[in-house]
Amino acid sequence: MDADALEKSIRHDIDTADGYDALEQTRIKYLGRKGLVTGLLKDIKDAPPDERPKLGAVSNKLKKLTESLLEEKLSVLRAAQQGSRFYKKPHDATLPAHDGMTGRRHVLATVFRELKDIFVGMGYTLASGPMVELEYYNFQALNFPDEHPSRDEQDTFYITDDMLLRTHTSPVQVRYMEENKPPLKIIAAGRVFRNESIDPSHAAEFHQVEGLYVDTDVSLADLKLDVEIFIQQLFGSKTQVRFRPSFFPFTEPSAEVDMTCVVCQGKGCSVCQQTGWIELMGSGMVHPNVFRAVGYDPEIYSGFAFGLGVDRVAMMKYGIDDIRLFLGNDLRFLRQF
Ligand code: FA5
Repeated sequence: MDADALEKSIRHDIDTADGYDALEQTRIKYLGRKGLVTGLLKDIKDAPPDERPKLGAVSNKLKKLTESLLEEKLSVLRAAQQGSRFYKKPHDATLPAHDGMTGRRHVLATVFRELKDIFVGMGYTLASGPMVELEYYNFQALNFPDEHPSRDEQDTFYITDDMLLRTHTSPVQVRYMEENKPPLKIIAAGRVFRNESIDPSHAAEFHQVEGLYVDTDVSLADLKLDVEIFIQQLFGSKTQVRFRPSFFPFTEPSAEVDMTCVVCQGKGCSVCQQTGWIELMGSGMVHPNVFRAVGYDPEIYSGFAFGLGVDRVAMMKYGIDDIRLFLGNDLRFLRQF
């Protein structure tokens, strides 16, 4: 067989070898003691001296080619066995484990756990409700007048005429009270959605924790105490908190709760819109109409409620200056927590 025919035959046999045994047979056929390529090499010594260099070069080239084709085919067979097209080397169990790509808890989940632990320590239990909500629970039962601006589609993502993505966690209050009798003390956490213009402290998709306490003698002083205890447990006893009179249809009186901005230490920055304060939560005493909607007698029961922005708490806790980072999926950001 001349060199060209031999090369063709080597390529064909290796190519069609469909397992380790077939490949080993092919190796023996060409490179074994009595193999065809080995034979060529042996023949060199019997050739006339002036032909030996050429014959030597051709035989060596065939030997190398056969070896490298066999090696390549072996990798392909191993890869098929391992079920991976990319598998190149045999598995080495002594290599160090790779690190850095393990999953971790999202910073918002970590902050939520911390909030939950504080509230549970203060006697609150957990409740929950749907993100896709009926207009009735999101607005009507919460005493929103029909013409209230936040019912406008500017703020609310409607799904159908009477179904929407909840704009706050307050509907959970109504759902919980419909199912349970006082006394009750609950928190409810979850994602909320608003058709907002986005900036460093406003997202269109963010998270709230709702608190609700209903009993026979709950007062504004109870609300203030719980809110202050909570904020100081979370941020330290020196944190300044202020209650600003506000309006919510479902509470009366109502107050916005602010704390000093930790990003700028109260000096003014883009996060606090240069005010030195950051708004953390809305709060107030449950409106009698909300009690009526769930069948509670407002002459007997009173209660307070609050709704705080989890993303804002996380920003203050870690000095993060842009709310958009939380859901931006940038691993360089997420891996820092
Ligand atoms: C409410 O959503 C009321 N449901 C809160 C409430 C509950 C009041 C119970 C009284 C009784 P407000 O729209 O202010 O209120 O939002 C509450 C908190 O959510 C804010 O204080 C803020 O921390 C956070 N928040 C509001 N809008 C955004 C936004 N676009 N991006 C990030 N956080 C926001």
